Amino acid sequence: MRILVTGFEPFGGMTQNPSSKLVSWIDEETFPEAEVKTMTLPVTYSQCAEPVVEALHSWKPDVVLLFGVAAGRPSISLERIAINMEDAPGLEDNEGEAPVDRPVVNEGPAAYFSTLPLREIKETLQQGGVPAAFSYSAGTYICNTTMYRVLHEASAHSLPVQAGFIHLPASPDMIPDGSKPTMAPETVQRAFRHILQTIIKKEAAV
Ligand code: PCA
Repeated sequence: MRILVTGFEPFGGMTQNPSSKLVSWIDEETFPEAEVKTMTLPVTYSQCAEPVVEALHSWKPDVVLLFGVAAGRPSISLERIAINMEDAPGLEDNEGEAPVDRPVVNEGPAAYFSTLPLREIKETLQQGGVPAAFSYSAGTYICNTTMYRVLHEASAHSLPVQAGFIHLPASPDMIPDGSKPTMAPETVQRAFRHILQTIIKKEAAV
């Protein structure tokens, strides 16, 4: 089973991003149950989804797990829906773009649902003691755009891939004053193992 895992570069004045830290950790680990490939994506509307869209056709992953950070959220956020909207007037991307009311894809459908087994993932995470919750908004910034673009490509080409987005809480070193909830990198790594196991188990049961 081929699993593509992505994280994002830092953005918006942050010096790091726990999702790219997760990707670096994955690169040092071995996962004998699956073929895992990673990417760190740029935080730009123009390029965020391009490497993944390309890989959907060349490497042909069975599963795409897109990770990013949502500072302020207390648990792992399992994003259920991506919407056809880019709207972040106060938050420039890493190329200085800050669109207002712009569609991700012109004439595209209003939204796509995640095709990951999110209910099973949530249960496994919670049973493993990792705070996890469904989220019904991936925002209107780069993470939502990436999720929408990947699901749109899979849908438009009827690709047999399960794909979706998972937001991580901030890491403790991003919030030195403790003003927002955080999650330790070790917990994020444990969460990743749970997510991988859930997907592999579900696939074996089909
Ligand atoms: N989080 C941002 C973009 C990159 C990231 O890690 C978002 O939620 O859109």
